[in-house]
Amino acid sequence: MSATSLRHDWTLSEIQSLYDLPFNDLLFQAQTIHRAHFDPNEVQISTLLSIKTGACPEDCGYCSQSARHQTGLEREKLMSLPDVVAAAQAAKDQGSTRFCMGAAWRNPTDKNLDQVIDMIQAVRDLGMETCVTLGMLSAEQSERLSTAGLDYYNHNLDTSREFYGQVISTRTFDDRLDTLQHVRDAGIKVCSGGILGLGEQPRDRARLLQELANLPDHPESVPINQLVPVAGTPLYEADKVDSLDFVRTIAVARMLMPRSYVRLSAGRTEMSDEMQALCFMAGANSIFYGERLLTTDNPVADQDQELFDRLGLHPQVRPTDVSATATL
Ligand code: SAM
Ligand code: DTB
Ligand code: SF4
Repeated sequence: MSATSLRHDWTLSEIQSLYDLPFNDLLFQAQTIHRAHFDPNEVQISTLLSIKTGACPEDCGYCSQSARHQTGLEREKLMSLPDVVAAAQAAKDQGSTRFCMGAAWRNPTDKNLDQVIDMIQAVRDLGMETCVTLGMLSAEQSERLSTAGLDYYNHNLDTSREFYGQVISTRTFDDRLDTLQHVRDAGIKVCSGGILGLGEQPRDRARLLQELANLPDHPESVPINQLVPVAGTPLYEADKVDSLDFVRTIAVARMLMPRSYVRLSAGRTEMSDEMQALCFMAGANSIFYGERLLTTDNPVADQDQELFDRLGLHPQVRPTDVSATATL
């Protein structure tokens, strides 16, 4: 395989063979591909904000925000525009280049969308890239977000098609693919990945990556989350993913989608510095930065600053953003 080829026809057995490589061989191959496409010491930095929290009608078995689980999470209505702008400015001051706003909706109403569009435009005016994750979208809603200048839409496949039904019953795997298609057709960049540690088998991880890599276009951004176990959710006690299997998944994602940003996403508070270093070696080149994800904790800024210093990593500065003051 050449370092530059983009394939969309991966078979399951090919992917499983990559997973089965000796660890050193897998990491060497993934790192070689990574270097052909990216600065190996540069990491893209995104910050998350939950703009509408809890009381979600969906039943995702991992989620703190589902109204069907007793997680003790406090519900919050849609945030005000000035509060969102203040949070985005603080993220920018900390070195973040992308601001990702998440809402606990099955799908936004058209009125919800009016309000989110104001937020997108205000965050763009700060010179940041924008991302939102609002649940399912119609083709028309995707067009509206595109016209508003949205850069990325996050919508995860979460797991394999086969295991999906054991995690979520209120929307189908095909519903998710439809939303991704609407977003792509509207010309918005796609952010889509999944979660490990839901109780899935190794085959499900390979199938998840196969679905993502065999989309007509690879998602520009591929978040790989490790489950953050939330008390009161059905998956609280799910089997933990082995740390080296997690690193292997990052490496295989890098090999299947050579030009995509692979994001080391939720779950970093449970990962050692050494495990995160292996993920960067395997080809992860994006993180969420800031002390909160949506409703759960993320490493504090000082800790990530120290990790970056120890590893000689630097945050990506957008070429267009000459005023960036990346401190990480
Ligand atoms: N409600 C919207 C939706 O589900 O499309 C957007 C927000 S939702 C919280 C975004 C993604 O976060 C989910 O698809 C899932 O992959 C991830 N996520 C949610 N809870 C998580 C947890 N406890 N651990 C790891 N990832 C989680
Ligand atoms: C993604 O893949 N991970 C982020 C983002 N996309 C929206 C969300 C992680 C959520 C972790 C649990 C929480 O904080 O509620
Ligand atoms: Fe709702 Fe999204 Fe949580 Fe599912 S993941 S319960 S859709 S907020």
